[in-house]
Amino acid sequence: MLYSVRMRAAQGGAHEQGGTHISGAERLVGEAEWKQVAAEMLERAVSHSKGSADFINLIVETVSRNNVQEITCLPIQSVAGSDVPAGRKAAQAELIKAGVAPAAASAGVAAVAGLQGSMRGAMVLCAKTGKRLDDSGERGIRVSRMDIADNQAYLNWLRRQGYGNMHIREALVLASKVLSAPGVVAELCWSDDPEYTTGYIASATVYTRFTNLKPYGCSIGGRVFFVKENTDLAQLTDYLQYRPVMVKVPAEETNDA
Ligand code: WAQ
Ligand code: MG
Ligand code: MG
Ligand code: MG
Repeated sequence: MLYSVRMRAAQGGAHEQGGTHISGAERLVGEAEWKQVAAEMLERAVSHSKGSADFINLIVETVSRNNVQEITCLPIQSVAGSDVPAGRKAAQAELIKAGVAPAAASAGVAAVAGLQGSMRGAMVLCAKTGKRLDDSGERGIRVSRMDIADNQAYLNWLRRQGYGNMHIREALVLASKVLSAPGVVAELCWSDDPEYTTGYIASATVYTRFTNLKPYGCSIGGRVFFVKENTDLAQLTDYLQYRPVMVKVPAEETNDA
């Protein structure tokens, strides 16, 4: 058995009662790990840079190993930007490269930048028109039931490239699952954590980080999944929320080739 452990935390009451989203997390781990993972999530909910939660929802569910899909993690590249307008312009160019129409790319950036409060999930936008397609409102679609297959190999792989922080570790797993979903063309993300200004664009082939997608101290952040026209949304959200996915690090390139 695997254990899907999911947490969402808010301040000022539950999310569904208008509380502000503080933090969320999702893991898919083995029998030996789930209690520890759950305890770490509770700690995170009460020690977050957005404030301390007064509402925490923690769910633990078993998931059969039979239905698990294995996918490979996207490779990473980083682009240093001079300021936020330059970062957002470069991010839009990356979206266009991934197959998103220019108007849809700018609509996606505007959709995240214009959020009034934190969503706990993502918006789904048409990659051609930029029109929002999901009906999840201020909640958004939350991706879950994914994790890294071999955590130590992952940490080593990241460290060799100079990456180590928790944001990258989690975001790359999420993005790899999202881009493996039927109909998804690209993802746009920057954090709602006020101190974390780096965001990314994920395409089918690469995860590109941009150092400045928002000003330091700003707690407006979110995610957009760009999908092909005529994508079956019910099938997509079912995959993103329920299909258990394990992410493997890419095969090593050897030096003695
Ligand atoms: N499913 C869908 N949307 C989510 C999920 C999820 N599981 N988790 C977070 N979001 C949405 C939600 O709207 C959050 O408010 C927003 O994303 C930001 O979440 O390479 O840390 O966890 O250096 O604050 C990206 C760059 C960091 C990492 C992203 O996002 C890097 C980050 P956060
Ligand atoms: Mg978070
Ligand atoms: Mg997160
Ligand atoms: Mg956050």
